[in-house]
Amino acid sequence: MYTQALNAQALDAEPDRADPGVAKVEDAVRLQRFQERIDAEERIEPNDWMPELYRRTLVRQISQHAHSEIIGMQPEGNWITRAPSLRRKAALLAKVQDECGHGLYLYAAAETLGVAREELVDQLLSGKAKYSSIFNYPTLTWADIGAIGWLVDGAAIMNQIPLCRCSYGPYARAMIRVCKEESFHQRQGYEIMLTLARGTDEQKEMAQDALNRWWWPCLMMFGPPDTVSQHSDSSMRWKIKRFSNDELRQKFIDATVPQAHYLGLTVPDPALTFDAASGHWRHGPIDWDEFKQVVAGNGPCNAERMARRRQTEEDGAWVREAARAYAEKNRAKAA
Ligand code: BYC
Repeated sequence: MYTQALNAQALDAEPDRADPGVAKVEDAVRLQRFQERIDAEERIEPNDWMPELYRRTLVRQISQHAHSEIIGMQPEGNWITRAPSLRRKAALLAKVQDECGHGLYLYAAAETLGVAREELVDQLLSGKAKYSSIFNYPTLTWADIGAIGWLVDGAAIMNQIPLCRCSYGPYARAMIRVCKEESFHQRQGYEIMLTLARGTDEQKEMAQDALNRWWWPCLMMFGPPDTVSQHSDSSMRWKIKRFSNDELRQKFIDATVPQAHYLGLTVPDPALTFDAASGHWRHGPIDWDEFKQVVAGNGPCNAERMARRRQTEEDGAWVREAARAYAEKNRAKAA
């Protein structure tokens, strides 16, 4: 839908590039103008000139974000039929549908950068494109649905609120609605945790067990430490990212530890201490080897998630074929 709105003529109107010297000077001038626009907090729109690396960075990040939303439907979808009440089932159904919607807005935002949705889906199915490490962990009990809403959506909000001010217009605008919905998701998750934490000993144990299993993977969601993050420097310069991975991780910890205390639960980090001088909670070492393994495809559920996604794609082939045939018939009629 967005790609049709692109001004193809403007994109094709490249200057005379026969002379490589002239082209280089022109690129440097454009690059400087581009950075000035970013520095002045102007939004970059699909028809504007942008450096190729900026475009590629956005396609990578937005499409991986979209894939995460779509794969992220699986761990929670697992509990729709077993939700403990109709109210819980209705809320969970709505939440999983919202994730699907987020994936679709994000694919549409990526398409404004001149890449086809089919190509992005192929990259996911072939294993070339990543999706968030967090969705490769299993949902073993109902408390995991509470923990995902509270922690995973909580981490998502922390990461995505600054993306509402991302320099690329279509991504920033998509994020506004996504964040509003994530905020509802986070509250429904916290409410599940609160109910369990105030329940029987067995329910409280379930809540604690879910926190134990999701805490560290949630800290990994923010990406590798700043010292090894490959894309942070350019993404911060271009105001795609407004905060570094470590800064967002710290904000998440500072916001979440008091919430765990309010629930009467223990954060599974023996080294966690409050540093009164800085006002921050200091955490123990994160197992980055585990993160690398999960991102490399060797997490507890990577194979299951991808097999399910591939099967769903295959099962839906007839719908896509029918839609294409219908569109073709209408085109022929109109002609
Ligand atoms: N998992 O240079 P870095 C959701 C990769 S959806 C896997 O720091 P960047 C939700 C990274 O891609 C959650 N891979 O990268 C849905 C890069 O590899 P490539 C998803 C990760 O992009 C349903 C490499 O590591 N949220 O919230 O500057 C239900 C080096 O990293 C991860 C988004 O996608 C990871 N956790 O920063 C509930 C938000 N972390 O691409 C909730 C948008 C890093 O070079 N994305 N990698 O092969 C971002 O903000 C950034 O892309 C990241 C990473 C902060 C994730």
